[in-house]
Amino acid sequence: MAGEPQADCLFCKIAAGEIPATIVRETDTTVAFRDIDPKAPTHVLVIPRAHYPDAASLAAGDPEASAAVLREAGEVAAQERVAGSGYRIVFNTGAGAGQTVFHAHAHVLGGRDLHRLV
Ligand code: IU
Repeated sequence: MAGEPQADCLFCKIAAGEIPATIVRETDTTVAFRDIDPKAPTHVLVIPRAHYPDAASLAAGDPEASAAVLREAGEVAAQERVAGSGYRIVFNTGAGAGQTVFHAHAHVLGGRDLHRLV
């Protein structure tokens, strides 16, 4: 069923607490944790607990969780104190765009000059 945990999904396991991660925020519907290979001083991933393979399928299948991911991305930026200087929320969608983990996730990037990136 859509949204159900997938046995072979790394981020489902992080959401369930079965694999360790440095969690910075949690809600009933989302988990935010530090990326293991950070591309900026602040690099946090925000995931829905529900399993959807990418941001578009999350938005279509669970609009409330989709909104919660965006809301939490803003909360992470505030908590990490990068909201004032500016930050990026990125959803890589599809292998051709660099998506490597097929559980929807927002990258929250900040703490360095990002203005030359697309
Ligand atoms: P992508 O948008 O699918 O490329 O992003 C996946 C991210 O997940 C990437 O930045 C990895 O460094 C990150 N990550 C992680 O934080 N912990 C893990 O165990 C694995 C990947 I595998």
